[in-house]
Amino acid sequence: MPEQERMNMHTKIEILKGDITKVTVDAIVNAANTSLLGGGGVDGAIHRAGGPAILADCRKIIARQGGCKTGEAVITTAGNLSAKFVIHTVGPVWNGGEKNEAQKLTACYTNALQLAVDNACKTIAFPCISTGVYGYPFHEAAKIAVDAVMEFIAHSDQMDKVVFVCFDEENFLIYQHAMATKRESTWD
Ligand code: AR6
Repeated sequence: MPEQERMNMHTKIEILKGDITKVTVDAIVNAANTSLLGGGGVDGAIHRAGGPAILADCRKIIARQGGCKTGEAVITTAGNLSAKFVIHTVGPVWNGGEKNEAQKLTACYTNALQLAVDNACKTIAFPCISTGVYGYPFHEAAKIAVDAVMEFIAHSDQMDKVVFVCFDEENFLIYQHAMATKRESTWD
């Protein structure tokens, strides 16, 4: 059977520009750090909007397993956010590309999606993980994000919708291009 006939045609992918804390989905993904204690950027925005219940859950995870390794993901309440859960994943710090950054960034998307499926989430929103403080080049990060999500949904029809939420215009345009390129190469 040709590859495309085996692929899941069900999951919708959307690209939005704006603040991820305002998006209505079952799970919002946070670009956290290994301490899980919060920080700036999207991490700060999610903790501010969701309130102290998120950090309280993070502290329970810290007590249990001592934080979260790069590329891995953990799940907490979403507190006051409209989402049911926040999935915290830790992106790699960009170090020139020779330190397995690509594999680690791919793992962020795959592990977050698997955790969402395991918790019966049907919709999920991702920020552009690692592209802020962690310095990942935008084009490379967008391609990895799109490839990882497309690979996951090709073999799983559990999610209804995956949303990429870009905070800035530049990433928004880069994601649209990455998605269009991926669709062309997948279906041609
Ligand atoms: N909604 C969506 N995207 C956002 C928002 C928002 N409200 N705010 C920022 N972004 P960053 P990283 C975008 O730095 O590079 C934290 O301190 C931002 O424009 O938040 O993975 C953590 O605690 C960028 O495109 O995350 C870690 O220490 C993207 O989110 C460290 O930063 C990621 O930028 C993680 O660095």
